[in-house]
Amino acid sequence: MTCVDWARLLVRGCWVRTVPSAPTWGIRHVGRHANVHRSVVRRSRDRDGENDRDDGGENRRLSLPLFPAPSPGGEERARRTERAAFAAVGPEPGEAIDKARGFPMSYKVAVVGATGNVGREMLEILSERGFPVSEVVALASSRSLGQEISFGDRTLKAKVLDHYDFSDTDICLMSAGGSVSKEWSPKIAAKGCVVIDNSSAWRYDADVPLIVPEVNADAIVGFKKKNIIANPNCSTAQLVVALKPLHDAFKITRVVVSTYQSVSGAGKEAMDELFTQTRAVFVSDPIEVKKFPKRIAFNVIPHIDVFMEDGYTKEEWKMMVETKKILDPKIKLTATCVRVPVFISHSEAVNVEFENPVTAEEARDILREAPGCLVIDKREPGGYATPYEATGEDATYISRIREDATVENGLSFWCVSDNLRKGAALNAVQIAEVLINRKLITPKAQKAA
Ligand code: NAP
Ligand code: 2RA
Repeated sequence: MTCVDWARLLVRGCWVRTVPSAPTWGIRHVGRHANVHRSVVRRSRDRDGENDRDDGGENRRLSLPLFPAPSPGGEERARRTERAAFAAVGPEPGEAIDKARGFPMSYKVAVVGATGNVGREMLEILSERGFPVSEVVALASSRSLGQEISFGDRTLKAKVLDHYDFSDTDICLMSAGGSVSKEWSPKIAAKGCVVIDNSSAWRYDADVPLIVPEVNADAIVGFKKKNIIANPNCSTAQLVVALKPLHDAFKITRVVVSTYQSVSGAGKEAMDELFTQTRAVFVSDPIEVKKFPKRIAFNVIPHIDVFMEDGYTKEEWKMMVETKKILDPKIKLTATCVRVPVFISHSEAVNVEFENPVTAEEARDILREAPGCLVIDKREPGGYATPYEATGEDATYISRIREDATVENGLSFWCVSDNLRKGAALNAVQIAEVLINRKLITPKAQKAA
């Protein structure tokens, strides 16, 4: 069970019930239970009756993954979700997603960084969504040679990136950090394998499209210049999913965003640090600070990534530059990025100014219909989404939608999403699905035949 699996169990509060003797955090990399947590989580939520509560319609899509099989008796729900699916992955209107999936081709896919938080999630999502694979290869550093990683019901053994030949691989999902990507992505791309990269190495390259399928799927055609497609930073991905429908309707001029980012955004060692520091507080052990600049347990840290000359951090700069590249270069954005002691899912408090008048009611109606968005917005205690609900889910949850009376056309809202899924792995797999659905790549095995 990985640190992510444990964290998902912890945040759902069901680990004590389901795991008789909770092991120490240190056993996180033993193996193959990626899917166990999800069924445990779902069972637990159903048992608690969370999915059944009468919510006056606001929560009707809360329990749905973004691309489910239509659920019996929930025709309206299925119709809406299906529409969201079309818009998100980009097949032509009317073309069934399953038909696109049933495309009689399959692709050899390599996941680089497969032993990490994002890589493991990528494997899980490829399997969950029935991505058409002929073979999946798990790659990591030499430290992880032979390590077992789950892919659906199967177990893959990690191979070493340095020794792998990409000549017959179609798609490489890359999540091994910026320096690995800078060195390896061009080499992999030169072998005719399309690289979908999760690091910041290529995001700002004019010849590399930066894609969030719900927002700018059409820009994907630019990948042919370098055979590389970039995935945005997790904090940007969920933000632009929420902003896009509002921008289309009312034209955004300025955004002020404050983030509350979970420790999983900083990798598997960062999750260990929150766990061990929290434990240390309870047993009065000394607190060791390694990964974060200050103690994270029972604390918040207003600093993510390095400081820039103007006083912003690079994480804040990334949100500004990436929103411009994905959504609209005219949008002005200022961010304050804060790390909080939450294991998974980033939250954001967003204030938006528009060119045109907007009401909270109109915004709510638009967001309810928007691909990838799920509105949870009842003006009562608990009538909003928190990282607890977003973890393990695909949607970007939007709550606390209200008019900002201090500016002419202003709106504030709260937005939460699983940073390992929509913020990274899910978005990367959705990009690969756009490539396939739009027939932008052909499997090498088929070309050779
Ligand atoms: P992580 O948990 O620390 O995992 C890093 C992965 O990279 C591990 O599989 C590691 O393999 C592999 N790796 C490191 N050096 C390598 C090398 N020289 N050759 C091959 N593989 C190597 O990090 P993560 O959270 O998954 O993040 C991965 C990337 O995704 C980063 O670029 C990050 O910025 C980006 N990203 C993360 C998030 C997020 O929310 N976490 C969101 C968006 C983007 P070993 O186990 O063998 O060391
Ligand atoms: C973080 N956004 O949360 C970063 C991960 N890429 O640290």
